[in-house]
Amino acid sequence: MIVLQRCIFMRIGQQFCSRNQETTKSLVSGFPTALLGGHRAAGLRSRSTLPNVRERTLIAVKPDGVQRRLVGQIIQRFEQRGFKLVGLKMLQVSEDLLSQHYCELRTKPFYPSLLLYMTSGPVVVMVWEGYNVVQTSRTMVGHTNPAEAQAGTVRGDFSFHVSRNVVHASDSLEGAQREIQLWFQGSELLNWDCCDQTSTCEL
Ligand code: IDP
Ligand code: MG
Repeated sequence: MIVLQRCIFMRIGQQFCSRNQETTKSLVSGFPTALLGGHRAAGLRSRSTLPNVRERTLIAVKPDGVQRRLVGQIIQRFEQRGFKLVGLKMLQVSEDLLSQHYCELRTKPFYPSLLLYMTSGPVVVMVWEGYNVVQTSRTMVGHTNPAEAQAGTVRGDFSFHVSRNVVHASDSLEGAQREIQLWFQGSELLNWDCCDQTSTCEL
C-alpha cells in the first residue's frame, strides 16, 4: 500500500513539474480519496488550486474610442496590470457579426442605434490572457453606463454617456469563449512565453 501511494505521488509530482494542470486534476480525481490520505491530500488540494493563468477575455475599443485616439491608453492599462496580449486586430465590423455578438440585446429599444454606433467606424479588438482576466477586465472597464462608472475605470475616465462607452469587455467565462471564437480564427491567437511570467504570478 505504501509503495502504491509513493508511486501515485511521484506521478502527480511529475505532472505538477510539467505544469499540466488538466492532466493533474484528472489524475488526482481518478484516485479514491482514501488512497490519497491525511496531510498529503491536504497539500495536494492547495497545489491543485494553481491559478488559471491561461484564462482569456475579449476586449474591444469601440468606434468612438478609436476616433478619439484612445487605443494606446486602453492597451496600456491591460499591459501594466500584467495581462498578456495574445490577439489584436482592427476591423470594420459587419452587421452580421454584431448581431451575433449582441444576440441577447436584439429586443432592446436601443439595439438599432447600437448597431449604427458599432458600425460607424473601425474597432480594435483584442484577446487578453491572465489570472481572473474576465472579472478583472470588467472591473477595469467599469459600469456599462459611464455616468455610474467609477473614476479610474476606462469608462469612468473617458466617457459620460451609455451610448458612447468606448470599450467592450466579455462579462463571463462562457461569454468570453463564445466572443473570442466569434471574432478570431484560432490561427490569429498566439501562445507566447512572457519573460516576466514569474513576476506577475506564482506558477
Ligand atoms: P456591457 O457592454 O457593459 O456588457 P450590455 O448590457 O451588454 O453592457 O450592453 C452592450 C452595449 O449596449 C453597451 O456597452 C452599450 O454600448 C449599449 N447599451 C446598453 N444599454 C444601453 C442604453 O440604455 N442605451 C444605449 N446603449 C446602450
Ligand atoms: Mg455585455
